[in-house]
Amino acid sequence: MDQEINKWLLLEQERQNNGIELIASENFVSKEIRKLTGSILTNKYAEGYPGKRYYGGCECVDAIEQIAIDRACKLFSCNFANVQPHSGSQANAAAYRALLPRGGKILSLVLNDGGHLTHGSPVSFSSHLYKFAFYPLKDGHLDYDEVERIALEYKPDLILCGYSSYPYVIDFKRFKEIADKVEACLMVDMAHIAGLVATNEHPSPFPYADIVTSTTHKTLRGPRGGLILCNDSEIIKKVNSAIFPYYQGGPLEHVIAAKAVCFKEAMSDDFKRYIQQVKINTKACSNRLKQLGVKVSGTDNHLFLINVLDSYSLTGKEAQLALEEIGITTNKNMIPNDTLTPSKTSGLRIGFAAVTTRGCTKEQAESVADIIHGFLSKAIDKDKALKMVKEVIKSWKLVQEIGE
Ligand code: DSN
Repeated sequence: MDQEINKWLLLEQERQNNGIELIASENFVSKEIRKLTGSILTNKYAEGYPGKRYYGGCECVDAIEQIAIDRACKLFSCNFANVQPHSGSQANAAAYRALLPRGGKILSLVLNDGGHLTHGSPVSFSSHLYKFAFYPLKDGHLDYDEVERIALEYKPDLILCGYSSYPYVIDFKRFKEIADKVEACLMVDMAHIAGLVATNEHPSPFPYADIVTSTTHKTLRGPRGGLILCNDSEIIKKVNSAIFPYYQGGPLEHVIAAKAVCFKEAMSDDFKRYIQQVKINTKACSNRLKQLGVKVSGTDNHLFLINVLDSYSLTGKEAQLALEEIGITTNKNMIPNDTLTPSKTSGLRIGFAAVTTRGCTKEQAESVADIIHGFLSKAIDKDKALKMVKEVIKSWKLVQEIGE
C-alpha cells in the first residue's frame, strides 16, 4: 500500500462522509460501479470498436462494450450509442466534428446564463474550431421566440441546448422546430439531466435531437465518463471515427463496464424513486430559502441557483468558502446578468443528486436551507452550524456502503 496516497484517500473518504455534498454535478456511485472502475479491465488495450479492434484478446471487452451500448440504447430509447468518450468534453468535441465542418456555425446559450465551457467559451477548443453565436435567458428562463429570432438572423449549422446550471424544463420539441426552420442540426447536451431523462422525470431529447451527448457521473450516478447517442446510422459512423481515432486512443474498458452497470441500475424502480426524491429535495430546499427571503431561482430538476451577492453581500467564491468551513460543499456559479467574473461570481449552484443518494429526506433538505441561510446571514455561528450539519447527516449512508 502506498501510504502517502492512502492517507489522502482515507481523508477524502472522511470528507465525503462528514459533509453535505451539494455540488450539482456530483454523486456517489454504487459499490459495484466502484469495483469495476478499479478492476483488471484497466489492463486491456482495445483501440477500435467491438468486433473491429486493433489488438488481440478483445473477446471479453467486446462483450462488455456491446452490453454497455445495448443498455444505453434501451435506457434512452435510441438506435445507436458510443460509450467510449472519456468525458463530456470529448463527447461534445466528437459530436461537433460528426455534424459540422471546421468553422461551422453553432448557436448556444450565453455561457454566463448556464452554458458549458465546451459550448463556445474563448478558453475552450470549441471556440477555436467553430464559430459561435449565443442566445440569452430572459428572467432566468429560456425565451424560445428570442432563440428563433437569433437563429433566423445567424443561420447556424447547429443549435445547441442542454446546460450546466439551468434549473427548469427544456422544451426540446420547440428547439427542433426552430432548428428545422433554419435547416440546422439539433444537439442536446443532457449531461446534467441524464438521470431525469432516463426515468422520464424530464422529457427526452429524442426523437428531436440529431445527437445527444452526456456524462455518466452526474444525475445518472455512474462512473466518471461520457456518452454519445443518436438515431441515424450515418451520424453514428461519423461519431465513432471522431472518438477513435480522431480524439481518443484506447477506450477505458473498466469504466465502460461500470457504465454498463450504471445503465442497468438506472432502469430500476429504485432509481426512478431516487430521481423523484432528488426533485422533491431540491424544490424543498429552494422553496425554504425563498420563504426565508433569499434570492433563489425556482427549480424543476436537481439544481437551483442562489444569488448570494444580493442576499448576503457575498461573492459566490466567499459563500462557497464560508460553507466549506461547516462541511457544506457547493460551487460558485455565474447567474444570469452577473456583474462579476467567473472566478468570483454572484451566485452559488446547489444540487441534491449526491445527498439524496445518501438518504437525504425532504425535511433534511429544508434543514440544509436553514443552515445555509443561518450561517451566511451570520444568524448562527460556526459551532451551532457544525452541530446542525452533524444532526442532518447522522442517519445517512456512508459513501463506501452505497449500493450494499
Ligand atoms: N463541470 C461540470 C459541472 O459542474 O456542471 C460540467 O461538466
